[in-house]
Amino acid sequence: MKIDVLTLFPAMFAGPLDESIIKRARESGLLDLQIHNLRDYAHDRHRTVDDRPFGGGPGMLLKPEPIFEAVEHLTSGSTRIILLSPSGRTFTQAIAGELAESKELLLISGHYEGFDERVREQLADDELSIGDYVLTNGALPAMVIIDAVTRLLPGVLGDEESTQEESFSHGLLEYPQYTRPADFRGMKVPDVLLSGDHAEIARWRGEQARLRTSERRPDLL
Ligand code: JF5
Repeated sequence: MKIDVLTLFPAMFAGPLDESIIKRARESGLLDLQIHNLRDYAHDRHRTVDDRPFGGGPGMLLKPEPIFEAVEHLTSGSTRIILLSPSGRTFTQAIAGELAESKELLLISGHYEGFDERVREQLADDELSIGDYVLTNGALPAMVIIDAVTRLLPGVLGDEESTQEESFSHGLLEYPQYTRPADFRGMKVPDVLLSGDHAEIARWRGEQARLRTSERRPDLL
């Protein structure tokens, strides 16, 4: 998969995507990730990318021309163009699964008070939020989406890592888990997990997952 990112803060992307599973996906060629500076698509001497909203009001908007030019330069007909902002629909594991089927994504990171509406109307296929809070810009949301999508690409996770995927697909929170020692500073692992009774262990885990989900995330039940 090819993912291009358009951002005013390209330096934020150095680090998080150069580690672990994403690093391996990039090195193996399963993910071709390129970060582009929106300012490179401005034309004036000051490389202006923002302006004041018509009709007044606080803050600045990203002006349309640099974004249109960048999109024209970076996309083919098959690129899925996604804006990141708090006004988008909320990103979920199901959306990650859909995006993972794309050949090419362009993630456009918002900033200030957001985008000129013509960017939404004419360029964007989708607008995504990663949750109901406000960030300084869309770089972290872009990285969150890249991470969630990349780990779903065929061949990116090893066998060990892939089995984890199945356990979350129950739609419940994970049951409590323990490793050695069986007694750590007096805190004991539940007896059932040491019993060797696999049917009873499965029953306990299901019960714990349901209890934990109803306590913390009743919306999932
Ligand atoms: C942004 C205008 C983009 O704050 C966010 C965000 C929160 N959840 N998902 C995205 O993006 C930065 C701020 C203001 C556009």
